[in-house]
Amino acid sequence: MKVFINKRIPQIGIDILKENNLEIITQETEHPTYQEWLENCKKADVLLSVGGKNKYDKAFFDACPDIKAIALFSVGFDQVDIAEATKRKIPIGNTPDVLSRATSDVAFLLMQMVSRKANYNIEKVKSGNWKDFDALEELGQELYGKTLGVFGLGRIGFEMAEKCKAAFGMNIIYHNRSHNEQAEKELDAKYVSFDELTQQSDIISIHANYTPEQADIFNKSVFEKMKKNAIFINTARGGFHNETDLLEALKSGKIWGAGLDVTNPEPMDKTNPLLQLPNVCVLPHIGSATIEARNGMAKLASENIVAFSKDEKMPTIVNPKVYD
Ligand code: 8YV
Repeated sequence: MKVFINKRIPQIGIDILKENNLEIITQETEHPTYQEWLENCKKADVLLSVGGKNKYDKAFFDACPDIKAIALFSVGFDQVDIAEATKRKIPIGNTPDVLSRATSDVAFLLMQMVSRKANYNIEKVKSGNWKDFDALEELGQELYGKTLGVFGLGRIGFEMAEKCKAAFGMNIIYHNRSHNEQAEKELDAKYVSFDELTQQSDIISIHANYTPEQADIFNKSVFEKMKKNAIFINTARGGFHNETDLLEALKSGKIWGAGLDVTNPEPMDKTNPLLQLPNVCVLPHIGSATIEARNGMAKLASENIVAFSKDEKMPTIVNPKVYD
């Protein structure tokens, strides 16, 4: 069975595939064209798909009819048309849990960076503008006892809420497709409507799975309802927020600050006006970028492929219906 891996991954993943006698195809060029990438997909039975840019939709599956399974090197699966894959009985694996800590750490980091205007202050030192003491210059705000609103309280959202409660004694409210009983019991988290979430939160942090129906759900009308001291954190997918509306909300003081690990598009252009604001911090999608998380992701993705090659159920699968 031939496995195409489109970008480098930690060695642990390669070792697992090799130990199981799977043939590996790698991408020869560092920045392949779409066509070069597609040619390799056509040669493979299974994809180990790294990076969120390749779309797996009807057109792709029509172009690569031999693809039998895809193991994503990510927890998110928004690049896959799951209904189409399921219809074709193509199992789609993902990598949950192993990156929950790392990703929630970045949300927690961004929240603190924004609350203390770290980006502005780092820039001030680097550009030689650290001069006289000024007791009123670009002051931050403290997070103690504030309300964290989690949009999408799954594994990553839970980790973020747990940290915020432990470190700052925050109150936790959340909006989700369903109730999270563990969070309600252990963190005293309160389920609220989307409107209540946006109106009551001092910090809003997005941890939901992205679907196209949720595009721009954080837009002008939502930012207008938010508190003036609110900090908006997005470590999930850039599509959740409307960037023009966010910029306007920040510039006009409708909300206090924003921390983004995800943007739309990615990478963000270096001339983006958001990068000029003192109350904004942007990171280049590093949520899962730790040795521990990336090793865990490589292991899970490879184990999904090994299971598939043995006609077994993938251990972490997005569309278990393929086995019905
Ligand atoms: C990955 C991610 O870095 O898991 C996800 O959904 O967004 C990140 O962990 C990225 O998708 C690379 O595959």
